[in-house]
Amino acid sequence: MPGLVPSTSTSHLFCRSLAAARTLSAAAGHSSSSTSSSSVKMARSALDEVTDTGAFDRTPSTFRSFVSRDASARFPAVAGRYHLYVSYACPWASRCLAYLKLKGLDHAISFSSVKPIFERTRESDDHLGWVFPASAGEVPGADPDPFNGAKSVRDLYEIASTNYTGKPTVPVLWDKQLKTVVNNESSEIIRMLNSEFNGIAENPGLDLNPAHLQASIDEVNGLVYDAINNGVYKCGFAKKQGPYDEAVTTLYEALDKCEEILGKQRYMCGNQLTEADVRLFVTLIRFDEVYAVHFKCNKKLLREYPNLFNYTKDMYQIPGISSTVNMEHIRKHYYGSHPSINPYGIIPQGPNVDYNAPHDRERLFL
Ligand SMILES: N[C@@H](CCC(=O)N[C@@H](CS)C(=O)NCC(=O)O)C(=O)O
Repeated sequence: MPGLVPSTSTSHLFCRSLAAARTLSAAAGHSSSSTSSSSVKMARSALDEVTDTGAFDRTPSTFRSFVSRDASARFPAVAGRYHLYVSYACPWASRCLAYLKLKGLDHAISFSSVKPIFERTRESDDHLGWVFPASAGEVPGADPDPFNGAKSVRDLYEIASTNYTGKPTVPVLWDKQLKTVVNNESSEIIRMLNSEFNGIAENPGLDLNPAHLQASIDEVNGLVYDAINNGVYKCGFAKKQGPYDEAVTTLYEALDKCEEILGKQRYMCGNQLTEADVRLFVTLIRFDEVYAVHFKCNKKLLREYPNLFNYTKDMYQIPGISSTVNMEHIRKHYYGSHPSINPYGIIPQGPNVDYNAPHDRERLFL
């Protein structure tokens, strides 16, 4: 891979630290690929997505095709044809998983999770990323690649596109028939799952994006994506005080706003569950367990916001949702995969919040 120093070291923690340090130094300017102004900048990992000002700047997703209910489409909504590769740790992948459960699509679209902690994806370079376990049972909740024999998510992208040099991210909506990535942008995958698979969904009547709430959903998504979903990453990956301070301020202004909204209604767009709630939930459920410590989002804990905290419990207790939350993977991933933030990979013991505890939201907003 251009710009990264080949290494023969194994993937234990110390080597991961060295590898990340090398990736960081490449991102900081010792790599021809990362500094060339004539070439398109393609991030290999989140650590490459930090600008010269020290702020985190996410790269857009690459595969943007759509599955359609139209049987003659290139990617028709057919049962058994697609597989969703996720990491239980990843909030973006988890929102897709939540849709599989809510729409009753988990029998028509298979899914599997990678291992929680980034590892070397090649012997020949030091890229760190998502890998599959060698066998079932190696890591509870993670499965070997059932269709392509891939060792890593990077392998999958290279099957789909031989010259793919971007960041190999999850989620991946995979077409088993054409052996390619249909789409790797979760905001688009969830829209497809909501509307295109109703012919094979067990819960086709559930519309998480109804026309009459569209404007409100888009408005909430606008606030939540930038300030909260991506905002926590901006806090965590900032490499200078200024961008961190700015991201934290924006994050807590948005959380305060959500707290206020949720004091008046059960969900973010009224008293009906919508896409906006699924998108907010995946960040809130990780907040106190990970983001508060690992990403330095500790100005206030989720547990100190009565409405947001009870709302998170309310969402968690929707049938099917708790199965999409694997706190073991979440904690292992964040604390173990970013050695530049947590060099020794130590996982804090707390706080083990009980999201199954009672809340009063159903009765409050009858
Ligand atoms: N825009 C993408 C973002 C997905 C994304 O950033 N996924 C992260 C995990 S939470 C990932 O796979 N990162 C790989 C890496 O950093 O190497 C989406 O929403 O689907």
